[in-house]
Amino acid sequence: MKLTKEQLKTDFKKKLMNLYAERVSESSKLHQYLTLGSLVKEYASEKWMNTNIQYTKKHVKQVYYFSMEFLIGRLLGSNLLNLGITDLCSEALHDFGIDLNEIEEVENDAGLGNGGLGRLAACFLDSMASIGIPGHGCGIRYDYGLFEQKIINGYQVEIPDNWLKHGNVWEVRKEDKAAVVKFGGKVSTVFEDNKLCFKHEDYEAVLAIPYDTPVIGYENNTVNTLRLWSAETVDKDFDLDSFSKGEYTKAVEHKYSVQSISQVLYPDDTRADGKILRLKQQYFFVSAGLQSIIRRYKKSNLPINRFDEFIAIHINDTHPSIAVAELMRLLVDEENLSWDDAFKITTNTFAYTNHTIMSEALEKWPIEMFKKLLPRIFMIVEEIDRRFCIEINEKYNDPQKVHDMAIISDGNIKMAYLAIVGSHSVNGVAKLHTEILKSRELNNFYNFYPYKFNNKTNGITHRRWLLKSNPKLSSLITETIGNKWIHDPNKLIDILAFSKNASFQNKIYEIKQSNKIDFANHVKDNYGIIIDPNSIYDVQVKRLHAYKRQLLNIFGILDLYYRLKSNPNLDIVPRTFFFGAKAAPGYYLAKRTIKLINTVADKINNDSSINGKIKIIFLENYSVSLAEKIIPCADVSEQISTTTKEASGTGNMKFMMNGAITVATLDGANVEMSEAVGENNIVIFGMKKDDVIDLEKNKTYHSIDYYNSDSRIKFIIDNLINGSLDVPTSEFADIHKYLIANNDEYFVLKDFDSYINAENKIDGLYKNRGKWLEMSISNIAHSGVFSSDNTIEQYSKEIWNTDRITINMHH
Ligand code: 26Q
Repeated sequence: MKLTKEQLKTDFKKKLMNLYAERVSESSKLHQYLTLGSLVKEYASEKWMNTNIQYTKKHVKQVYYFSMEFLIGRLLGSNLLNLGITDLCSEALHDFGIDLNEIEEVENDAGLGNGGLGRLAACFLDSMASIGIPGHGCGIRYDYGLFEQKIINGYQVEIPDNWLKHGNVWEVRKEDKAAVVKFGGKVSTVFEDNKLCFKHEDYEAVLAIPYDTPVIGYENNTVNTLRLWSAETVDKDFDLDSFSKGEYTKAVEHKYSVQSISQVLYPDDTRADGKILRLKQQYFFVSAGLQSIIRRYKKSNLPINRFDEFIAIHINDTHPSIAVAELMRLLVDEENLSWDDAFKITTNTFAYTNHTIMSEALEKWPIEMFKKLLPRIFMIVEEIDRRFCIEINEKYNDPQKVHDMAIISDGNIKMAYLAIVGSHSVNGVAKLHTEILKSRELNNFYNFYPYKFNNKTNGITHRRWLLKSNPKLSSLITETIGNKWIHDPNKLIDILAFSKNASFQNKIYEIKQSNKIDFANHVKDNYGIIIDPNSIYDVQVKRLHAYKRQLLNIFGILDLYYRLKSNPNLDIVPRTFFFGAKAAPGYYLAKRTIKLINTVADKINNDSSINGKIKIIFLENYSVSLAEKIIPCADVSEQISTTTKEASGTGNMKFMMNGAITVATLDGANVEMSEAVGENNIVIFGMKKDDVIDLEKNKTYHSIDYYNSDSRIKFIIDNLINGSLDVPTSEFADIHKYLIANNDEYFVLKDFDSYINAENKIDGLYKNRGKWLEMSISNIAHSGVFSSDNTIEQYSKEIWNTDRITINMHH
């Protein structure tokens, strides 16, 4: 039955009455949002049920994407879009005098991720559902997502992200599908039924409750599932043992210790600091997820030894890699398979993606901690390692090799090695990244298992990042080349034919201006700062990290500022620089960098002598929903990481798709973007991969040489600590020390000159409007290949071996 506007209005009024006993005229925006959300979920539920029935009936191979993070953002807008009822809904609400956009703003972001890795998982879910891959997410239902950032006096302050405070209209709690996860205790071996069995006793049992969220495909009747697990005590509120002894404090403490497992997302995305709670989180969702997959599989009456023909499990970085050992436990201990059969099934089932080469981020767990928390899992890891070491020794007969490649060595368990040994596929996230993994970080493993390694360049969903976030541009594209690009994003290339067309260029210009004006109003309302929509909007939004080099950006701005001070007539296009970045709460240098950006912003924004030619806006609390606002209005995208350090980047692709010109190092996926759009349509600067590798190897970089030989650098660096930024001289002393005394790990000073030239080049290009718009159109046209629909198609063909299936609706 096709939904009509009148039906929707009737449903809305009825739902509002049933939920809140209110009429539209007296209801708050919050109630209107909650009402519409529940209604939309209802509209999806028949498709959801139907999808599950057809997956089961047809015995299709299913994919489970295991991830500690899903950075989903808001769902109302994208669910309406994918159900194809945005306009209908907007018109229905309009009849009630309600603006749909305002209702969408009420929804809290589901910020259950740190950044790139978590957002990638969310884009992949959208693409799997939209191209008809039976693929589901599995993760943790954190009570609190990534902290909310406030800037107070220029400093970052973290506030808990209580995203569930008004409830969550999208999820369904499924108590009847709970699983029990066991921690601690001891394992003994007993001989039973002619076989060695492992008895796990005195463990602590934690109840894992799944909450399911529908993942709605784009106009294709497919609705997959994101299953997130929440931790509860088995005996609801108290530890009954302690309770019956009258030890009430202990009885309650137990409850909190269990609930703390799914309480909060770890806000650090670089340092694997080996906290036991994090290991608990990992095992918790992995064990619950695997148990529920096996339970479902067994209902199909297929034999357990064909598990790998019907199930593929993807592990998003090493965080869920303990799944390798847990599946072995379930197959050997619970399903009574032989070790060899179980190991074959396990490796055929798993595939692993590496997202970083930064050594600080490589996960390892101290043996003692691991063994105590997960005694049986530890035994299994030991056995996997023992057998693997025999193989290495057989091949190389070299104890050093065995030591270097062992899963367990130097008192630690190396999770990446466990993931590689336990999977049939290992991939990096951009060509350059995969090459570096093969030739350096994982070279030993590449030599041993060359057939496991492959590249899958990241992608982004063009539905959220173009169709939904930039409706004006989307309409223009559809008017110009038709709507095929929505189902097949590669068709965006058809607008290339219009890149030199003056009337099309003009429309592109008007749309960008209109988006820029909208955002200028947002800035005025939220920051009280007036910005000029005719200035170049130059944007760097991403996590704050030394390797991403926000410092290089701010030094470039300072240099421009000092040039303007000495020559107020300098002929530049006015620029507004935007930053958005959260620092991990314990990352000292990152937090100082935030203070520096805000300090420079205060100084420059309030200096009337430069006639408002530069403005700097630090956008508080950068998040998915804020990204959707800022990206469509960017003229310039800053992708300036030290070459070799950014595995891929995905923000880079979002800006490209919205027509920004990229200033970039040849790092991560910038390399492929540059190949796609052509080097005349992107501004590349800085050290190349081999320059970085050589300097790191030979230790021949001395940042002080750049300080001494470049007066611009000297001036900027000196001004950090001489009071000229109107803060105490100690404020940025540690940044100074990091760059000079500690030798500038990420080559900010070395790339400075090249970066300034790149920024000057942008100024020149922007002055030629026709040329600029031609470049911009060319970027949009070539961005289709970076849709995650393409990426997911490659995963499905080359790693998962899953078919696309069409869901039919029966009535
Ligand atoms: C590990 C152990 C303990 C605590 C935290 C962590 C942890 C958490 C998150 C380590 C790393 C992360 C996230 C990494 C990440 O987001 N990497 C990014 O992944 C993107 C998607 O592939 C790439 O585009 C980025 O280049 C990469 O930086």
